[in-house]
Amino acid sequence: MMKRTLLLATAIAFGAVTSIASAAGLPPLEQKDRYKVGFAQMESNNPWRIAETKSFHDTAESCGWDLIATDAAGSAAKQVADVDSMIAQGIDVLFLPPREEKPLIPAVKKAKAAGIPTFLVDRSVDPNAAKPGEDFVAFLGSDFIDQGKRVAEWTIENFKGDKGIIVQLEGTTGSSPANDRKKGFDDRIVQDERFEIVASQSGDFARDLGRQVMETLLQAHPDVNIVYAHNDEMAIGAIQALELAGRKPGEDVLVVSIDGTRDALQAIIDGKMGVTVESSPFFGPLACETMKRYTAGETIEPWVQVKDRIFTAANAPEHIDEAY
Ligand code: GYE
Repeated sequence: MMKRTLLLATAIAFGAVTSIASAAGLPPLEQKDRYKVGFAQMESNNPWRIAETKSFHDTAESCGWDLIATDAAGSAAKQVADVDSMIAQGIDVLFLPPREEKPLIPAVKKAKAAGIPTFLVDRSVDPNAAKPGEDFVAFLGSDFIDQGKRVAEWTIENFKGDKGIIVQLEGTTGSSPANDRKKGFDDRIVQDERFEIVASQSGDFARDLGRQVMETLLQAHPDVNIVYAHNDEMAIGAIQALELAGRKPGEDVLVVSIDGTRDALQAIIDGKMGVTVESSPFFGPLACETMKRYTAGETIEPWVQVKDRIFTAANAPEHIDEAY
């Protein structure tokens, strides 16, 4: 009896110690020839997402990945379920673009509890609820606040009128790029009293919703002369709405945006759009390189930052062929 109690007590103590150790540290990833890799894509309704997924597929062979790629079709709940199923399939490593900042946190924690190192790609989670170097290895992606700020600065420098009346089309509500692209732009644009944001509404990063929201906002604010869209797809949708209403994007309305898609570069060349600050979807090679550094025992910086270019009429023609 005595012996059994002692053994149990030792087991509990040992269990407690190991769980403390793994709560603090990240799951390790050994060096080997092939890895079972999960990429849980959030949706595939735009060229950016399609280019990103393709970038993972294109990288798979050279990086030794047996890739399982899913598509959550625009649902954070499905994305959580997709991660669950990847964990059940025994992936070695997870690459996750969390659709929204909060709902994917349980999935990140579950992967860690299952001993799977997770890299967040292109979007991040609420930093108060899950932390790099602790709950996940690192965030790989752009500085969204800076992107918004650069769009504001370009607008301040290039808007010709006396009074800039701005409609903002926001990305997916609760997503890190929507939150931060708004903050970066708003904080900078208010510093110049020529500008006023008269409406700011979500178009969910989607072309057709961007068009519909712009149609509605145009009725309430017919005097709008600047449209800031959080991504190119919504900017293209807004251009369609403006043209349908008899407006002339590029002449009587300045359209500014973020991403660098082929359609946006074409719109810039056609004179319908002013600027798009780059946000690259080509994460495959960076994901491979960061994973390899991790397997070699390197401590990965919490934010593996992607540097973004800027596309205007001055350089759009030379970049359109490499665009997606
Ligand atoms: O700008 C947008 C996409 O998370 C950085 O999501 C990404 C954004 C990108 O749907 O087009």
